[in-house]
Amino acid sequence: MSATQPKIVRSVCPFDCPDTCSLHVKMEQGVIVSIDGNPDHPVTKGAICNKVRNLNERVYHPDRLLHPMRRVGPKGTQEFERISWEEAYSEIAKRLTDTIESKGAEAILPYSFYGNMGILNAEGMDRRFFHRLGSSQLERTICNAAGSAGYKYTMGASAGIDPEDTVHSKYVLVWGCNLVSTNMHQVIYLNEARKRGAKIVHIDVHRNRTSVWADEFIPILPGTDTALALGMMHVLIKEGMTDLAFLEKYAKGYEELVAQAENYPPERVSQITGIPAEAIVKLAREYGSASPSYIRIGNGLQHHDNGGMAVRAIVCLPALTGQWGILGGGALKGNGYYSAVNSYKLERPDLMPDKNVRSINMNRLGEALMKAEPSVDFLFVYNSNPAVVAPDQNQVRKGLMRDDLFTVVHDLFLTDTCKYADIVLPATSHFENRDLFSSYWHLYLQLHEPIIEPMGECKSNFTLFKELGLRMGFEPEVFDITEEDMIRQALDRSTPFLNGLTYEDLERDGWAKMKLDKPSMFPDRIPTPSGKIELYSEAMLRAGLPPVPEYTPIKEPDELPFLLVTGPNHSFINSTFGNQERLKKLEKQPTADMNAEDAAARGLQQGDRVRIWNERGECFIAVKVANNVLPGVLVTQGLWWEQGNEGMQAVNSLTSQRLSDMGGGATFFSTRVDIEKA
Ligand SMILES: Nc1nc2c(c(=O)[nH]1)N[C@H]1C(S)=C(S)[C@@H](COP(=O)(O)OP(=O)(O)OC[C@H]3O[C@@H](n4cnc5c(=O)[nH]c(N)nc54)[C@H](O)[C@@H]3O)O[C@H]1N2
Ligand SMILES: Nc1nc2c(c(=O)[nH]1)N[C@H]1C(S)=C(S)[C@@H](COP(=O)(O)OP(=O)(O)OC[C@H]3O[C@@H](n4cnc5c(=O)[nH]c(N)nc54)[C@H](O)[C@@H]3O)O[C@H]1N2
Ligand code: SF4
Ligand SMILES: [Mo]
Repeated sequence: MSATQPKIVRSVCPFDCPDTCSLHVKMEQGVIVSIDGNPDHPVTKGAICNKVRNLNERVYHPDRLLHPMRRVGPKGTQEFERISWEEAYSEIAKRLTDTIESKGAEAILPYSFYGNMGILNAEGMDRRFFHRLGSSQLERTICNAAGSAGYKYTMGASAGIDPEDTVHSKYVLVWGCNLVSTNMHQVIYLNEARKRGAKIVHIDVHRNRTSVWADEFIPILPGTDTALALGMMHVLIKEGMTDLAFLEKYAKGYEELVAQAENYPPERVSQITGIPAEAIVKLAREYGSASPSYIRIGNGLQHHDNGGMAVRAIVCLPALTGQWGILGGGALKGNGYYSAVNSYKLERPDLMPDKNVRSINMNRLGEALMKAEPSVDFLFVYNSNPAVVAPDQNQVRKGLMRDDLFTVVHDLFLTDTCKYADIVLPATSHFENRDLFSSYWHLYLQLHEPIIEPMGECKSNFTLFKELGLRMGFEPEVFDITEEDMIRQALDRSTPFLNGLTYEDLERDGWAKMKLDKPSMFPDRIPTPSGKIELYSEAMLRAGLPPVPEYTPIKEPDELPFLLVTGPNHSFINSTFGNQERLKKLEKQPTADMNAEDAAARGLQQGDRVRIWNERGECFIAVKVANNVLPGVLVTQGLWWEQGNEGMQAVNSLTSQRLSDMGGGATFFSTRVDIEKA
C-alpha cells in the first residue's frame, strides 16, 4: 500500500476507564485522521465513547507541550522559557543529587497516578527509578483503595466475575456506579441481559444517566450503603432466603452475621438511608429470589469515610444467596487480580537502598508538602494533575507555592499543576509509545505498538526515567533496556490466568484473554486467610475494625447542613479533557444539583450562581434545581480546571484529606458544606 493511501491501524484506549477499548485509528500520510472502535475486539466490539472519538484533536492540540521549559516568573504565573532536554536533565539530576546529599533521598517524592494506564508508563521504569533513588514511597490510594481493601477482607482478592457472562444475569444491582458514563460496555452487556428478561436496579445518591437507563432507581443518602446492605441481609435471613448449603461449604461467620443483621430492621435502616422501609423489603425479596443475580459495585460508595466497610458489606450478599459459581451470578468491583503481571520484575523494589523508607499517602499531599518531617523538597509529578484532583486543594496549592520546593511536572499539557513547576517536561501521548495494557474490568491484555512518531521533543514516561536513570549512573542492565524487554519481564510470571502467555502471542494477535475456566475463581479458590468467604474476619479484628459488617456514620462533623458529592462527569476522565473545547461545550458549565425543596428554602433558582463553602475552601458554581438528589444533598460533576474557568475554584478546595476506614482511601464524597447565593 502506498504511503498516501489511508490505512487503519490498531490501538488501545489508554485512559483510566474500566473498558480499555481496542481502537481502530485511520491514518493518512502518517497523520491520525479519525478514531473508531475495533469491531474485532471480543468485549469492546467496535463501540467507543464520545471522549475518545475525537482524540486526534487532543494529540494534535495547539496547546500540547512540545519541549522542556524552565520557570522564569514566580510560581503560579505560568512564565516559562524553553530549554533543551540536555539542560533539563542536568538541572534535574543536579537537584536530585544535591537534595540527597543535603537532606537525604526521603526529601524527594514522586506523585503519579493513571493518566496513562499503560503498564510500562504507569508502573514500570518510573517505579524502578524512584526505588533505585531511595525516594519516599507514594501510596497510590486516590481511587479504589478503600473498596479494594474492603472487598479483599470478604473475598480475598480484587476479582469478580467475567463481565462477558453478565448477559446471563437475571437481576442486577448497579450500586454506586454511574455505568452509562463510566463503563459503557457493561451497559451494552446489561442491555442484552435485559432483553433476556433481567431487571436492573440503580442505587445512587444522584439520579443521573444510569438511573434513567435502569429499570428502577433507589436514591440513598451518601455514605449509608452499609446500613442498606445490612437491612437487606436482615430481610433475607428473616424470610429464609439465604442459601445455607452454600454458606456451610464456602463461608465463615454466618452466625455472627445473623446476630449483627438482627440490629438492622428495615425501619431503622430507612431512617439511616432515607429509603422507605417497604422499598428495602422489596429490594431484598427481589434480590433474594432472583438467580443469577449480579452486583456491579462502583467507586461512588467507597469515596467515603466508611467506604471500605460499604464494599465489604455489599459483597457479602452474593455469598448469602449462593450466587458465586453460577453463570452470570456474583459481583464485580474490579478484576485486576486476573490480569496481574509480574510487578516485582517490573518495579524492582529490590533496588531500594532502604526498605524502611517513609511512605506518603497521596491523599495527604497537602499535609506532606506543608508539614512532613523531613520536609518534601523535591516533587516529581507525572500521569496526574494533583492541583485539581487531590483533596483539600487549597493546602495542596499552598504547598506547591513553597519557594523551597523544587517541582518537576511531566505532562502533555500545561495543566493547573504545571503552573507551579520549576521544570515542565513534554510527554508523548500513548499513540507514540509501545506499551502493555490490562483492564480492571474485562479480562484481556493488549499490546500497543506506536502508531506515530513522538510529537516535537516529547518523551514517554518510560524514556524519561530510563534516560534520567542512566544520567544518574544507575545500572545499565536495569535501565538500559527496551520497551519490549520490559514487557517480556512483565509477562514472566507463572499464574493460571496468564497461562504461559508470551510476547509473541500478543504480537501476533494484539490481545489475549486471561484463562478463567469457570465464571470466576470463586467459590473454588477463595484466597482469604481461612480459604472461605469471610462474613466474619479475624484480620479485620486485628486491624481494629469491626469483624462483621457494621454501619458507622461518616466522620465529617455535621455543623454544616449539606452533604456534597463531587463525582466525575460524562465528558472528561477525571481532569483529563478539561481543556478540550468540544468536550467542555458538551458539559456546558460546572453545576451543583440541589433538591427543589432545599432551593426554595434558600431562595435559590435554576442557574443562580452560588458559593459553596466550608472551613477548607469555597467554590463558585451554578445551581441546578431538580429532584435529582434527596434533600440535604448536593452533587457536582466533573473535575474542572481552574484555568479557563477563572474564579471558580476546583471542587477539591472543599474536600478533606481524611482517610477512609480501610486501605488509606480518599474521602472525597464525605464532605459537608453550606451554600449561598454568590
Ligand atoms: N466519563 C468518565 N468515565 C470515567 C471517569 C470519568 O471521570 N469520566 N473516571 C474513571 C475513573 S478513574 C473511575 S475510578 C471510574 C469511576 O466510575 P464509577 O465507579 O461509576 O464511580 P463514580 O462515578 O465516582 O461514582 C459512581 C456513582 O456513585 C454515586 N455515589 C456517591 N456517593 C455514593 C454513596 O454514598 N452511595 C451510593 N450508592 N452511591 C454514591 C455517585 O453519585 C455516582 O453516580 O470511572 C472511570 N471512567
Ligand atoms: N473531588 C473528586 N476528586 C477526585 C475524584 C472524584 O470523583 N471527585 N476522583 C478521583 C479518582 S477516582 C482518580 S482515579 C483521580 C485521578 O486523578 P489523576 O490520575 O490525576 O487523573 P487526571 O485528572 O486524568 O490527570 C492525569 C494527567 O496525566 C496526564 N497524562 C496522560 N498521559 C500521560 C503520560 O503518558 N505521561 C505523563 N507524564 N502524563 C500523562 C494527563 O494529561 C493529565 O493531566 O482523581 C481523584 N479525584
Ligand atoms: S474512555 Fe473508556 S469507553 Fe471511552 S474509548 Fe476509552 S476505554 Fe473506551
Ligand atoms: Mo479512579
